[in-house]
Amino acid sequence: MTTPDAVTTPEAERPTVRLTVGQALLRFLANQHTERDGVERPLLAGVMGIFGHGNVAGLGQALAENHLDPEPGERTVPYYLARNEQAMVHTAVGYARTADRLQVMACTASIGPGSTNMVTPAALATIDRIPVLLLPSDTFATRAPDPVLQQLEDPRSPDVSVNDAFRPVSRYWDRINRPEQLIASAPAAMRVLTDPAETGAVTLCLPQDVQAEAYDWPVAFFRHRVWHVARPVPEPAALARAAEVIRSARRPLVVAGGGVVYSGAAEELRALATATGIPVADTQAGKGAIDHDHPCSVGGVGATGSAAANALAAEADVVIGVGTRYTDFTTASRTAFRHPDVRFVNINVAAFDAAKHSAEMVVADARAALPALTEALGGYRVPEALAAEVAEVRAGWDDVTRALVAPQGGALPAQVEVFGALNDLLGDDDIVINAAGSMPGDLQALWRARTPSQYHLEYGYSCMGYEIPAAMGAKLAAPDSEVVAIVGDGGYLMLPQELATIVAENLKIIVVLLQNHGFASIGALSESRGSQRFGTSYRTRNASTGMLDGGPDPVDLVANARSLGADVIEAAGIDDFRAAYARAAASERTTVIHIETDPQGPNPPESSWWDVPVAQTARLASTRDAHQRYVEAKRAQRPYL
Ligand SMILES: Cc1ncc(C[n+]2csc(CCOP(=O)(O)OP(=O)(O)O)c2C)c(N)n1
Ligand SMILES: [Mg+2]
Repeated sequence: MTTPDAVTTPEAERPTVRLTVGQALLRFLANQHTERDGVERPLLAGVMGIFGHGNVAGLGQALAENHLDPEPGERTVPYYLARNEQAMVHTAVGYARTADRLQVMACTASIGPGSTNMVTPAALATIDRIPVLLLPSDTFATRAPDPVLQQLEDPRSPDVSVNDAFRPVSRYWDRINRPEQLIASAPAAMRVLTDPAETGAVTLCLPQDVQAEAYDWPVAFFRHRVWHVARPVPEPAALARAAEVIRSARRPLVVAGGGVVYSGAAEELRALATATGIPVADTQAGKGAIDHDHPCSVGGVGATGSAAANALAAEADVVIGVGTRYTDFTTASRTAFRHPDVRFVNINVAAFDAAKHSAEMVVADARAALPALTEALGGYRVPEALAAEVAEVRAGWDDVTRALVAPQGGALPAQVEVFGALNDLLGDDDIVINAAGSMPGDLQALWRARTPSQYHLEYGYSCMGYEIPAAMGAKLAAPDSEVVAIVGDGGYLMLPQELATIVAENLKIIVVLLQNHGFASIGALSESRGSQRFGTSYRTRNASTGMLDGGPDPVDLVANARSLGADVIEAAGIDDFRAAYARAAASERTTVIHIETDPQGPNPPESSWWDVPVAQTARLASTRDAHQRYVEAKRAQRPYL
């Protein structure tokens, strides 16, 4: 709307305020909001950072002023001092995911290593479609003192810095070489952060001199601004085409992904299943989108899925993907769906994902599209025979999993026993977090999620070390929930140090640390690919063989966790674990429960395949055998054209 002011006030006479780029960016961010379904929230939940010469005078000074000497009415933005930049972005991802992508954290790092430490989690955020705002510092825009400490000098182009490494892993990337560039770039960054179809890592590189440089900013740049998070509705013709394909199906199957959870469409998904009887399988990000007890819920699909879902997937004639990226784990490397004429209908807010597998595309928000689809399918029910089969495979898988999580009586408990106990102990509003190792597969197969928020698996990037820092983010976003990070010893050793941050913040999380002395997951993978578990267990170097097959690695993770300020309980066996969990839950302090588990399993039975290549030529007989099996399995791979 044009105001009289806008008509009558020449641009040069409009009010301005003199601030540095750091101060201006912080003030701008503090005034951004999101709105979805009529609820408005501040977009910026907080800033995390580690200071160095790149940001101490820019964003560091701005944050100091914001905390120590705020202007009247200025919002003080929470600031968290992280211990490692990779970890702090994991925390930001954990936060944004728990906040259904409606609020974000900004992460400021110094130039050079501080910044490049954020490249890995930038990729994680982009792949997982989770918004984070990254503010790596950059070398002088003026280049006056070049080369500054930590500067990459590219002899071909002085324009290149280490921050160019963020380009391929960011959904939006800019370098602010002049203050006024921020006026267009900051809102563009907000648009990407708040767009469910585009979101991921958003990177604004801030040269260290520019961060501290003053400029006369239009006051209007800092106005209260609301970014409306859209729920795009399906185009009627696209919906009609989708409904027609589904109506023709004899054996349809829904694959529910993270998009269902982030859009808050769990109820709408259940309503579709209840009305039509279509079985619903889920992905790692989509688990809990349909509650485990729903008669149409058949569990995870794909490489680490349930036998129930995989049996139905193998014969499905129409696969309805809702909010899924169809990773290789979901499609079992394109072998899960074996019907010769299988067709796909994809509902996704991102056209990029909707188009996968030559699908009938419905580009829309899940919560907007599912009720419309249920209505368009009015009167459609799956054939009686399929409904009976769904009940049968559900019951069969329930039997398998119940037996698996029951006490096995081994010298060491299997991790599946720990997960069974944890599944009983966790409340509906509590959150379990995991990312890598042998745990995600077991959890996807076994975990009975009762709510969409309970199960938080980072399995797009499957990044070891995500678990503990992400738990901090989840706890900040859901302070009333118990947040439990399950982490393997390998994952723990990658990034334990955020325990110190969590303790310093007086936050309480529970860490379940599964000690199996190495990589159970990659050990099993190595064995199945003929590489005989080489280099996958933590042992000392053996002087006589020259290899890592000496005595047990003397690392003491109990002492390590304690040294970072956490309480630690050592549990031996499942009864002990239950007692430890009760103590940890009753405590107000961050507690690590350390438990030795059997690296050899048992693990849930496999009903699927994952494409990991095997050496085509080898002296090892184990590798040659594995290659034979690989060639055989690969025959089932399909392009889904
Ligand atoms: C950052 C990172 N590096 C390497 C990998 C490859 N990788 C996947 S699982 C795994 C071992 C994990 O060990 P641990 O956390 O002890 O879990 P376990 O396999 O014993 O269950 C490795 C090395 C990864 N996913 N992430
Ligand atoms: Mg391990």
